[in-house]
Amino acid sequence: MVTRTLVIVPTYNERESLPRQLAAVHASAPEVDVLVVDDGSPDGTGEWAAARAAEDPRVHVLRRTAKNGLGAAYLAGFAWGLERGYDLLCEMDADGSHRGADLPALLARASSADLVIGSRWVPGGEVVNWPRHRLVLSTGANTYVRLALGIGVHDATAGFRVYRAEMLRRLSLTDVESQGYCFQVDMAWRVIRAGGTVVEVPITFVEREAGTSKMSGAIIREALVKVTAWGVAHRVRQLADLLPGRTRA
Ligand SMILES: Nc1nc2c(ncn2[C@@H]2O[C@H](COP(=O)(O)OP(=O)(O)O)[C@@H](O)[C@H]2O)c(=O)[nH]1
Ligand SMILES: [Mg+2]
Repeated sequence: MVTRTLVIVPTYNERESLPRQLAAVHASAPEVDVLVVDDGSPDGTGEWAAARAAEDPRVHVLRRTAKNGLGAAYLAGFAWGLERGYDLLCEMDADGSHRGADLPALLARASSADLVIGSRWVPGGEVVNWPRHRLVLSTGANTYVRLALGIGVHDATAGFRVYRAEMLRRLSLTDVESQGYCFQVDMAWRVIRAGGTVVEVPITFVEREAGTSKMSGAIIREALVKVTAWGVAHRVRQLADLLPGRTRA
């Protein structure tokens, strides 16, 4: 049976980057479909994507009216893809940071994992052109996530991923409220708690050349607060399981 793959690309003001990103995806993986989820970009990204979708049946666009964050855009994209019966659902940025050339390696690993993460922080992984403060933030955040949640994932904030559709269907996604990086950690944590397998494949992450980052202090704070709360709740559950009189499942 043929595996049907959907690459979801969220966009906000990526008019300059998106054409190159879609070309790079299809150059490396010509058989995949792409869904651009645009949040009403004022720079015309949505119009460009709609025109592209009209000429290439592999390209689709979901146009939303307001900038509602990365998490909400991906949830809408997942719902769109699951309704249409895709087997693999990928996350990929529009800004050139996630290389089309790395996509086939991630897709290949999805036959044996529920979630494949394109990782900067495993041997062979690399980051090109990032300023020092972004390197420090990413490595620091990932170390904190590993310790707080007690998980082995080295790049839980990464946004270049492949999910098996069966895994997404098993997770209840209606209560996911996280945006930004926290959304990525939230999703990895849900897969792990559901007993899913997560593998990391090294990638080269390249900082964007055009447009601007949507990263903000609010996004960092959200991740810190929520990851801490999940970590504490997890430890409390572990302790409760150790109490006398509890029967363990
Ligand atoms: N639809 C949508 N896309 C977003 C939103 N915020 C960020 N993105 C997209 O998510 C991807 C990653 O964002 P980016 O600003 O590059 O974050 P950075 O790589 O951490 O600096 C890009 O394709 C953005 O256009 C949002 O609120 N809505
Ligand atoms: Mg980026």
